[in-house]
Amino acid sequence: MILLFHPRATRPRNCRLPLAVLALAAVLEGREEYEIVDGNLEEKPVEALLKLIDAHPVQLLGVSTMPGPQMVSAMEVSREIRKLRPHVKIVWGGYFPSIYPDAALNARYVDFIVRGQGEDTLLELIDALRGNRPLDSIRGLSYKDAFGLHRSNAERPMRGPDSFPWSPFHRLPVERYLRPSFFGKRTAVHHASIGCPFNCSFCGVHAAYGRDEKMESPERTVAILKHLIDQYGADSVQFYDMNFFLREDHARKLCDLMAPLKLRWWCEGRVDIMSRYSDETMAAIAGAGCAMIFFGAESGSDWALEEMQKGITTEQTLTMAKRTRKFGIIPEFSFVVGNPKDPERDTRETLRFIRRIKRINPDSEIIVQHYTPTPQKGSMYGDVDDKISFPDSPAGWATKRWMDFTLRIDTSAPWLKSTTKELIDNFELVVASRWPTVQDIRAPKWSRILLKTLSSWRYTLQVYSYPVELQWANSFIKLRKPKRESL
Ligand code: B12
Repeated sequence: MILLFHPRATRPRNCRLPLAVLALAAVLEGREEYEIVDGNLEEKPVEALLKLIDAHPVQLLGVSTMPGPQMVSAMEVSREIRKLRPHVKIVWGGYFPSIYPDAALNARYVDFIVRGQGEDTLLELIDALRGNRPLDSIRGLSYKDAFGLHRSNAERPMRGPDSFPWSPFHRLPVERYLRPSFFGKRTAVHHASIGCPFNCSFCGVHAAYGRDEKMESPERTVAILKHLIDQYGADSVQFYDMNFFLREDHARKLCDLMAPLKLRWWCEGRVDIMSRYSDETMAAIAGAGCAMIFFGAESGSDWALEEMQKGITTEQTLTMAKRTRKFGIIPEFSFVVGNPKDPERDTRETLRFIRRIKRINPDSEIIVQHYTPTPQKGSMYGDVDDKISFPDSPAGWATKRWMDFTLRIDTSAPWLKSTTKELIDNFELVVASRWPTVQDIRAPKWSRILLKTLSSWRYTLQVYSYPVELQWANSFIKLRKPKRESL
């Protein structure tokens, strides 16, 4: 038997379908005996895993691991299983081992790691464990050899979603994952493509997947959504693709097919691509139920965007602020402020730019994060290699200093002066209080009014320093932050 474990990544009330283990389950279905254990639902995942291990001949425990709190849970549970049932081999897959393969393999309780797309690599690993093929023939796999040295096989080229079977939804209590959100009463999640062809210097996606994006066919996306509606009563969906709208003809066809489903939905897009779409396509996107689009605007400075190899301009961001307003879609603009080349200038210009966006489209949701480098294949942008030395084990990544780094709360970046960091954090607090996110559906009306009242003079007069009254108000109004909703 194969066990697929999805460690806890969210509070139970925020949990969503564990797409990574569902994708792996799809290729095991009908071929291998397997079970899924989801730490987001399971109070005691170690006990649940031990029960299965003791009742079945378990060959492999597969653990899905994203950087952040999910990695901490992966570490704790894997460590415990290794201690209690040392005969079970453990493989980690997902963004953490894909970006930090050596740190993951340094853990004594990790035998193998799968980098990038996992379906084929997992099947071949199972084959190898049965003695049917050598480990060094498996693309995308890293492992420890007989001397404990790390071996990393060649990359595995990606396959498109259509070449894999559908997720076996019936293996999970799907209704428990369809949670209320701003978009509906029963919000599902779906990934309608994999990877990303762009090369933004700070992003973990091409570090894990390379520079390729494969799209699911619109027909299959719609068939899966229809299944989630018919079988489980989904009324809304969040698409987790990096670029939901990569090509206009694809977007148009998908939206035309989705319109009759009457879903309200959220997705991620790029301002350069969407600012070129025709008015007809924008109307089709809105007409198909698109309520909100997340855009990585990243900076208010064109020089910083160029430095980050983002491939967009500030003008395109402003265009999308206007166009989304015209078509009744809420834009969510995310910024990574404090570029290592000139953090003070980037911060100054970006804060000014955010104010411009708010003038053009006051409904814009603003996400402010600190510029956080991700190790890339090759050297990192901004000569950061010399300035930051990353932890070399999961335990190192689990410390407060590196958890704050991963969660972009405090990068402790040597290039960021404490006064600049404070300015970014204070500005974020003022903007988030002046316009409390519409995505926090649990926040009572009085709390929004209080935050708006307390912050509006600061925003108008641009007085961001020492926002003690806002810190006080936020200490008891725990407003849920977009993109940090899990915590
Ligand atoms: C959904 C999502 C979330 C969800 C939770 C997902 C989960 N794992 O439960 C939520 C919203 C909670 C979330 C939160 C965060 N996220 Co997030 N998230 C994503 C997102 C949008 C999609 C991931 C996904 O579901 N993909 C679909 C599945 C099918 O693909 P996959 O996960 O890659 O799985 C495949 C392979 O990796 C592999 N694989 C995965 N697991 C396993 C296990 C085994 C055994 C094997 C063999 C293979 C394998 O096979 C799978 C199928 O091919 C990605 C961006 C993206 N579009 O990919 C960011 C992303 C993964 N998140 C990221 C980050 C940073 C975070 C946060 C730290 C953000 C924050 N500041 O708070 C938090 C931390 C969460 C936590 N508690 O640990 C980064 C990670 C890279 C980095 N720089 O560190 C990403 C890449 C976004 C980005 N562009 O920067 N996230």
